Amino acid sequence: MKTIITYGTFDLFHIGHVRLLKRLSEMADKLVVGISSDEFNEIKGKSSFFSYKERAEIVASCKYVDEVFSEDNWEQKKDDILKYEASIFAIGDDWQGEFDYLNELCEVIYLERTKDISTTDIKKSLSKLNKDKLEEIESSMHEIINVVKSISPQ
Ligand code: C2G
Repeated sequence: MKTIITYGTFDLFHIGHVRLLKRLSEMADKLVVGISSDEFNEIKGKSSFFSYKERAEIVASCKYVDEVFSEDNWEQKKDDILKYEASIFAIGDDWQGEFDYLNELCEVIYLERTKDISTTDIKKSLSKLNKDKLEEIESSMHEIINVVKSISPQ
């Protein structure tokens, strides 16, 4: 039984995450995923939209994933690799070289990220949508006020 292990925040679960997990699942018999806890997200400088519990449930529901666990710190990877008897650690190449120290325990692989999508971009698009919508509502309100003013008796 060959196990592969990876880690991430996996907020606003999107196609980039799905494609990575799919590729990882094709490299081994079992895929275990460390989901960054809310507290560890703060250490990573990330604030996620969904809580750890929700993100863990979403990733666990993905057909490519066999098990999820909490990622609480930078130092736990070696213990996790031993605990899950992982023969491969893999992660997106935005981390290229960062986890080479794990190769004393298992194979370390960096996979190309899916282009043109990220949780950050999704958040930016949503907040822009919000802003545009608010401006649209505001200008409609001004039009209504002007119409009311024009028909109300002086
Ligand atoms: N990913 C990807 N393509 C994207 C976006 C993300 O392949 N367009 C990959 C990342 O490279 C990572 C995984 O999906 O392998 C999860 O991405 P994040 O949730 O951003 O994870 P990150 O914050 O990088 O956490 O200890 C390791 C960290 O916890 C990794």
